Amino acid sequence: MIYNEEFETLPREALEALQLKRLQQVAERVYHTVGFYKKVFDEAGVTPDNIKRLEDIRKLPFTQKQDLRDNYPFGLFAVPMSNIVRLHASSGTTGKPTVVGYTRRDIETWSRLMARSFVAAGLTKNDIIHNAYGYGLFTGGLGAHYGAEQLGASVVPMSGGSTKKQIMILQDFGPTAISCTPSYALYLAEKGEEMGIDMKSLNLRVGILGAEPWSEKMRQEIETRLNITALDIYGASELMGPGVAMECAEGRNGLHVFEDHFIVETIDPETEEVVPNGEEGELVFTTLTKEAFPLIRYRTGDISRLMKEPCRCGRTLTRIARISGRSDDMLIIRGVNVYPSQIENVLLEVEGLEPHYELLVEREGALDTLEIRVEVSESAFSDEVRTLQKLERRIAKDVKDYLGVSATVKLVEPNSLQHFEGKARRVIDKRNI
Ligand code: DLL
Repeated sequence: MIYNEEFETLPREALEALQLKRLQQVAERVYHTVGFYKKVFDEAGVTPDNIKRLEDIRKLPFTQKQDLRDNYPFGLFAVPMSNIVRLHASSGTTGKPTVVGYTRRDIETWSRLMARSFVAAGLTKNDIIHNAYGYGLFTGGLGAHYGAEQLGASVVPMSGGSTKKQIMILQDFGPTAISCTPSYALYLAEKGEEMGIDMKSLNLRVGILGAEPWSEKMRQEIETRLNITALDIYGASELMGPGVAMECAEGRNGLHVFEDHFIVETIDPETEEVVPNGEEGELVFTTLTKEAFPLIRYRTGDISRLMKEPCRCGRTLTRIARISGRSDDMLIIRGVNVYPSQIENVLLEVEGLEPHYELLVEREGALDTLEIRVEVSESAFSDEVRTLQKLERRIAKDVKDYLGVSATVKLVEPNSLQHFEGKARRVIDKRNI
């Protein structure tokens, strides 16, 4: 099933003509409305008129997360604040989040792209969607919510947490679809089973799962334990939120990028050269229709490859393969994006700590756990156990308060962690996703 038959099945030539026209428009607009783009275009010696063919996008400079941070909070917006109707935010590389804004039309576009995603998953207005993506600054909750309403489906705005209540609602309301992170889908299955509930016999038929990396192995486990079809959805708040790319129920192999709204490229993260078609690289997106927060050649940090072969669903849109990793050190822990540098910033605020730490990430059942091991100074270490425990709790609370992620903190003796002369390897990720 296809939500927007016309635009999702455009012949390649027509699609590329549309992309070129929109690219020219967005380049023109950012050059004249966003100081940052004027500056970086000028530095690269390129003007919007230089975009004559689609390939000319390569003349344009990349945008990085750091640029968003440097222009925190609203410096990259291309419209006045009075035209912004919504703000969201996600994790930045250091203390501050990256902030994104939407005009009314942006929200409409996003809702339609989310509706496309649900339809690609085989949903219609007759479905009940249990939306367990978090509502709030995170784009998952409201993004999926508006998309479900746009489709005309019935949406249950669950948000995250309160797992027992979620299970009760899954039993009582009989939703046919669930949207949440893949690890939360597994966690629901686990909890339900523990409660003695037959999670296979719920009314659920489809899962629209994303916001964190997962694998075919996880897909199989989710599908078996919940008796559903589990499909992958991709997005990032900077680009819009969920609904940038969606796996279709027919193909179940790669996620269609909604290319009438985004241009996708894959680059070598080291050289920044575009990689040959079909090879793995970092995903780079240019937004073609966003009004409030257009982004030119945004480096997502996500590793994937482009799949240009036709898909049996009939969409002519390029697919991206399941995200296979990151080009930077960003972690996603229980759906929360975290950079080691952010944890370091929290640690640096605490007196008596040494700048040596280690992050141990594991998965127990379906849940991610984070242990922060940090060295304390000689004098702090000789304190009473109770004092140390109090400090551990305080750091854990700070991490939770600032970054939204739960961690256990273990203070260790000076010089007991590995010290590095070159690039420190601070993260030990033992999750076998
Ligand atoms: O995670 C938006 C979203 C919400 C997508 C709900 C899908 C469903 P951020 O919080 O800004 O936005 O995080 C974006 O999450 O750069 C990827 O690293 C990761 N990510 C998102 N979807 C997937 C996926 C939302 N399907 C970052 N597979 C991205 C792997 C994903 N990683």
